[in-house]
Amino acid sequence: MADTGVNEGALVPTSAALPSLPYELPLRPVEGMARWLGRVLQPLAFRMISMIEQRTDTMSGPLTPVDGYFRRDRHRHPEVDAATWRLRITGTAADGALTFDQLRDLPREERLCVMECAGNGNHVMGSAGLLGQARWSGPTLRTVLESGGGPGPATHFAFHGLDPIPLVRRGYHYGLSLDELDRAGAIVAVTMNGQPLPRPRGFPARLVVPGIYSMSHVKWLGHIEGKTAPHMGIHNRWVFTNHELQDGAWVRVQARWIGLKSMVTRCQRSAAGWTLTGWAWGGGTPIAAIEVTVDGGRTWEPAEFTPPQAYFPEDPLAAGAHTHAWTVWTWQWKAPAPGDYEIACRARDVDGRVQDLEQDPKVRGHFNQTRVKWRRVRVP
Ligand SMILES: Nc1nc2c(c(=O)[nH]1)N[C@H]1C(S)=C(S)[C@@H](COP(=O)(O)O)O[C@H]1N2
Ligand SMILES: [Mo]
Repeated sequence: MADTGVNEGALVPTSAALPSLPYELPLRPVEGMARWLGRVLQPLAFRMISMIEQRTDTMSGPLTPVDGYFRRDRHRHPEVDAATWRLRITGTAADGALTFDQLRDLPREERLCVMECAGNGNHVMGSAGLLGQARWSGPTLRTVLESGGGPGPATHFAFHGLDPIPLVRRGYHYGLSLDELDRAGAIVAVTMNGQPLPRPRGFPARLVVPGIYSMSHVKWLGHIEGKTAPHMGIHNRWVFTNHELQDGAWVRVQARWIGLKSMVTRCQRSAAGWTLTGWAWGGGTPIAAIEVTVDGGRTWEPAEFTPPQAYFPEDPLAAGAHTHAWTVWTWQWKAPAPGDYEIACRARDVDGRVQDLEQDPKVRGHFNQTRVKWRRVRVP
């Protein structure tokens, strides 16, 4: 699965006429830690809380390489021996356990999907590198459940990771309803971009829930627990929640489906000036248009884009495998004069919805901040 080079055609890495121009311009966030700490200190601060953003040089095209993929966890990566590992399943029609070989022998499906931390790109971070897109494969959760006689009485599931959390002594866990898992087309992934899962990505198996924020994509999966009521562990109940104004009262709401979003990821030199590249995703419906502004929002111009199903001509994706994949876009910035610019992009979907310019005043919290992400760029 090679990079399809969707963006490469427009790029001219060297130009005899403009020998002193850099090949790529940094896009500086306008708020949050990324702005206040700067490009050297911010990654160090983020690393202290086990948060590693995707590198800029991996931020083009439809596929994030395994090396460079963002990371967000609680520091400790369990070392799992696949020979003795078992995937325990309880609370379903019949309790049971699968070995790694049994799991790998089940029929697999593939998903190309955005994996995005619910807090990605919020006002505290400023930057927006906690997302990636890979081709994952594994049996669907349904297939796994059916291999043991079906969900039985379970209407909700908790997914338990094997990572020990100091003090709490329990692995990471997150829960979703069976209805949400079915609608997302959740899989128990055993490969990432055609390889066995690397240890930081959850070897030997992780849950992948296309369209739902990645706090639910439990790594080092050890136990699927069927329940007859929503799982209300700490991450569901407290950690990944916003407050929303509903009927005059602020209520706590769990992060779930990824909202309609886009971002400018790179600004690279081209023959005629600069090529802006980025992604648009979320909302669960295909992207209809992406608009770019380089004058602080006074004017917006349409970008060119490639829909996900066109990404891999030699190794096409099955229908339904890319419902929650990002769309790659480019826009040619023709010879702007030297100076400072405020740039951004905005996504529209086929149902006519448009990405918000401002934070919704009825939502408070760090998660699912969909509003347009401004960047400053200094053109030499
Ligand atoms: N077992 C386990 N799974 C986990 C986590 C964790 O700490 N432990 N973190 C979650 C969160 S908050 C995110 S954003 C994603 C990040 O996935 P990645 O580290 O593979 O990029 O994993 C999720 N799955
Ligand atoms: Mo996250």
